[in-house]
Amino acid sequence: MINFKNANFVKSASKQDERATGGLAEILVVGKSNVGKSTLINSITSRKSLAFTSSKPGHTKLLNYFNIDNKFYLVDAPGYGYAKGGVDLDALFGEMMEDYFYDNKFLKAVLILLDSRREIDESDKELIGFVNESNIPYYFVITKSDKLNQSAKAATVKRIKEYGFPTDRVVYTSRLEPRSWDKLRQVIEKIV
Ligand SMILES: Nc1nc2c(ncn2[C@@H]2O[C@H](COP(=O)(O)OP(=O)(O)O)[C@@H](O)[C@H]2O)c(=O)[nH]1
Ligand SMILES: [Mg+2]
Repeated sequence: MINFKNANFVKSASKQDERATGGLAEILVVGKSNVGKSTLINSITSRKSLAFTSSKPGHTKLLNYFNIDNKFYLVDAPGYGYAKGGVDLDALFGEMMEDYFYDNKFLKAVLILLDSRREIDESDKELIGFVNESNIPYYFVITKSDKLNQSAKAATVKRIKEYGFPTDRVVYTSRLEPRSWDKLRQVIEKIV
């Protein structure tokens, strides 16, 4: 059993060879800015402010390593889907992901976060396509699913299907529904 509350921030890294030491499995958390990556890390560990939940888009520009019970690392990726100050942050994000995925023997799974209240856009499709081609197992985490009824849930799955991506690994989460994180914890228990 993994004690998810036994969690701490270890370090930030800009590339794979700066990873946290110890040879633990890594699970990458990736998604658009504001989709709920920090919220996932706080919720899954039941720790209010382990990851900084920022309202500022683009705040996180590095890979942030969180040690979970000395069993695995949750790796919080920078958000994508924005460009600011003349610098194309998405280009930097792409380079970072290519470096991180290349021949990465620690990376065991990717959690791709999608906001249940937004459409899947070009940047999401690009990211999903990239992960899909990497042959690393991945799961869709549909965030902010507070009060989402069955038909709204089905609509999200339909959208994923329309874009030609598999729909058998979908988990719904909500910051307001603590039990919604149990499924994701179970998924992680199996992977690690
Ligand atoms: N209602 C609701 N809001 C959420 C949920 N998850 C995240 N948010 C809000 O969405 C915003 C962005 O969340 P954050 O975790 O910082 O996203 P990040 O940029 O991907 O790290 C914050 O204002 C959160 O409070 C959720 O499940 N339900
Ligand atoms: Mg964040």
